Amino acid sequence: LGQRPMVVWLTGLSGSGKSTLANALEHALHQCGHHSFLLDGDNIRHGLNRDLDLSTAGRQENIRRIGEVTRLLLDAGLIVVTAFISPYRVDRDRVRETVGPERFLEVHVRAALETCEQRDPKGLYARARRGDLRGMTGIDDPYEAPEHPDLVIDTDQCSVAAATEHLLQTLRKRGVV
Ligand code: GGZ
Repeated sequence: LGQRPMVVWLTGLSGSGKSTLANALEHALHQCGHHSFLLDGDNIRHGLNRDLDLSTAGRQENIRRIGEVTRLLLDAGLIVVTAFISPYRVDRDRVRETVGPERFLEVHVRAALETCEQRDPKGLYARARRGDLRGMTGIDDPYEAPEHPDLVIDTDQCSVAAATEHLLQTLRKRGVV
């Protein structure tokens, strides 16, 4: 089954739905017989990048290394799906250059901060509001939304199934699958 290597780079606030969407997309691609690989906090932050914290420098190095790993996986012919906040524009732009712009699909997984705070699966926003957690993205650390994303998915409005279909359509339109 033919496919063109591409990274689907999901960026958005904590709680915006990146991991959920990334898993759904990976599953859908697998069902169609495509070869894909999911990079997320579970297989990167706990392994390769366990030495990095969530300081500005730590986040920048996190994204840089993920960009390099992504490039290797693309060179192996895979479709790569990534789920990291990746809050700083300059780092995402550098990944685009590292992997080659024609292999980089930037997807803004968007939800109102209010929605993310209501979801708060790990209680991080509550801790940040209480003053128990410093440097929380969206609260006291910036999230720089993409200026020209290839796709925006409003998870406030859109079901997981609809969002996944939207992603697949975009991949078809770009000749990836
Ligand atoms: C943002 C934080 C923070 C702070 C812990 N700010 O949504 P999660 O919980 O499950 O995933 C987030 C993860 C951040 O990892 P990333 O690798 O995605 O970040 S970055 O791209 O900025 O390097 C979040 C949790 O760790 N977390 N403290 N202060 N998110």
